[in-house]
Parts: sequence; C-alpha cells; structure tokens
Amino acid sequence: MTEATTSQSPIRVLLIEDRAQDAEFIEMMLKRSPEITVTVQQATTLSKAVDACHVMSFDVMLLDLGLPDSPGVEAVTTLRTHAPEIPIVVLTGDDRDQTAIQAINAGAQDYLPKQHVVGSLLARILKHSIARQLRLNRANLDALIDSLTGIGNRRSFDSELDRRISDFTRHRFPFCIALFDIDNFKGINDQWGHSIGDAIIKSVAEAISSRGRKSDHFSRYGGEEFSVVMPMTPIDGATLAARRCVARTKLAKATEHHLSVTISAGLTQVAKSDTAESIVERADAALYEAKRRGRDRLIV
Ligand code: GH3
Ligand code: MG
Ligand code: MG
Ligand code: MG
Ligand code: MG
Repeated sequence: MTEATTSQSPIRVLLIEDRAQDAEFIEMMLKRSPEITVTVQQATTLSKAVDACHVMSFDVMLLDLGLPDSPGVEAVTTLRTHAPEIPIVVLTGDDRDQTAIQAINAGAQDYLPKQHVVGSLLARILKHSIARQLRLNRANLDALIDSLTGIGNRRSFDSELDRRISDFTRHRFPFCIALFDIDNFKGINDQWGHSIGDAIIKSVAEAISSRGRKSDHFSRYGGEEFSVVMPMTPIDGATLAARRCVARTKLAKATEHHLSVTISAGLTQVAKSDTAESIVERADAALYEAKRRGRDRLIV
C-alpha cells in the first residue's frame, strides 16, 4: 500500500478529537511512517470540524464519538451532510461493537477501536485517502483498484479480509463474506467475444456494488469472480444483501445488446478460529453448491 502513495501529495487528515492527550498520541502515530507525509488539522468540537470542512479540503476525517457538542453517533450524520465526499473513520473508545455498528449505519466508512491505533491506523487511513484520491484523479490507478471495474482488486480483498479477521480475533467483531461468479461465462465469451465479456464484467460489478453500506468492501476477486466483505453484519442482514446482489444482476441489462446475465453466490459468516483461507474456502464451497443446484442463486 505504501508504494502507491510515495509519489503522491501529503494525506490531509482532519482529526476531530477533544482530548488533547488522545489527539497528540494519534497525531504522533500518524506521523510515524517515514514513507508517507501526513498533515493533521485538529478540531476539538463538531461545529469546529464542520467549519474546517467548509474552508479546507481533507482526504479523510478521524472522528472521536465523545465530543462536547455531540456525544454520540449523530456526529457522523452531521459530517456526512456537510462533507459527503470525505471518508469518515470513527474512533471508538470502548471495545463494544454496538458503537461501531451504529457508526457504520449512520454512514461512516470504518471504525477503529482506540486500542488498535498503534498497529493499523495509518494503513487504514491510507486506504481511505487513496481511494478518495483515485476518485479525484483517475490517472492514478493504484495497486488496490481493479482498472476494468473500478472496485477493489484481489489485493485489496486480501488486505480487507486480513484486517477483519484480526478485528474478529481481538474484539469478536462479526463479519460476513460472499463470493460471486458469473454463470456460464465461457459461453458468453464464445458467443459474443471478449470485449462484450469485459463489458458484462463491468456491469455486474456495478450491479452488485452500487447499493449497500458504505463499509461493504467489493472486489473483483478473479476474472469473472467478485467478493464482498461486510463488516459488523450478522448473517441475516448479509443474506439479504447478497440476495439483492444476485437479483440486481439479473435485472441489469448488460451492454447495448441488452444481454441478461446471472450470477451465483456463496455466503458465510466468520467463525471461531477462522483464517482468511478457511473462510474463503467455506464461501467457495457454498458458491460451488449454488452452481450445482442450478445457478442464479445464493447459498449460505
Ligand atoms: P459457471 O456457471 O460454472 O461459472 O460457468 P463459467 O463458464 O462461467 O465457468 P468459469 O467460471 O469456470 O469460467 C470463467 C471463464 O471466464 C473463463 C474465462 O474464459 C473467462 N474470463 C475470465 N476472466 C475474464 C476476463 O477478464 N474477460 C473476459 N472476457 N473473460 C474472462
Ligand atoms: Mg476523546
Ligand atoms: Mg471525547
Ligand atoms: Mg469463475
Ligand atoms: Mg463463471
């Protein structure tokens, strides 16, 4: 991740934190990496943060949820309204997942327990900032983005999954993953040719990734295979979301030929002592079962 940013301008962080001690520590952590330049602007209240967004541009906001003028998760909603383009990473002081779930439902991209700051804060911030910089400058296609579809690539899936596994191991934060595979794609390629095949891959990526929570992480996992990592999502919610992906693909008419395409999906929830490999294997087995039972369906 770092090599993608070395040639880029500094990453501008708006740190919204009222406790001087916390702010100092976070800033120190942010500035620790020698390869990356980070500039930090601090706001000690929500209203100061809103003002800062209006006069300056930021790549990411780091938000403490215990602010004097906004004690809870409404701060996320307010910032979303005033600066809809800037990713929000919530800093949670407590270790309970409820806060993180609420923050994500309110529109935060991510959450970070403060005890975690040392290990992963910088990487997390960079991921969001890079995604934002890429949106602003398409010429900078980066190591984490798939150039055909604009969603994450395999590498970004791997790093997202590693992170969620470690959050699960340390804090029991639940998550689900789904794998998707286009049905009978060889036939489509044979009949219509590769460039139409590519257009179909693009429209499937669009159909599956264009709804859902901001924290859901979509990737092109392989040629005509996709994945989504759904943090803080129990299996019921994830089932609905994955089923919606299957349905939306079927409804979308890919290419100017109005081709109709279906996908199959395998979904699973993280379980005790899972590794990245074991959870992917389980989702893959469910996907295989979806194919076996006739395709165009989700198996959990
Ligand atoms: P199934 O329903 O069992 O998934 O059948 P399938 O034909 O889709 O089988 P499979 O998923 O194994 O095959 C994927 C094929 O997709 C293989 C390859 O020819 C094609 N493919 C993979 N990547 C690309 C790509 O980037 N562009 C195009 N046009 N085709 C690709
Ligand atoms: Mg605080
Ligand atoms: Mg506070
Ligand atoms: Mg395949
Ligand atoms: Mg296929």
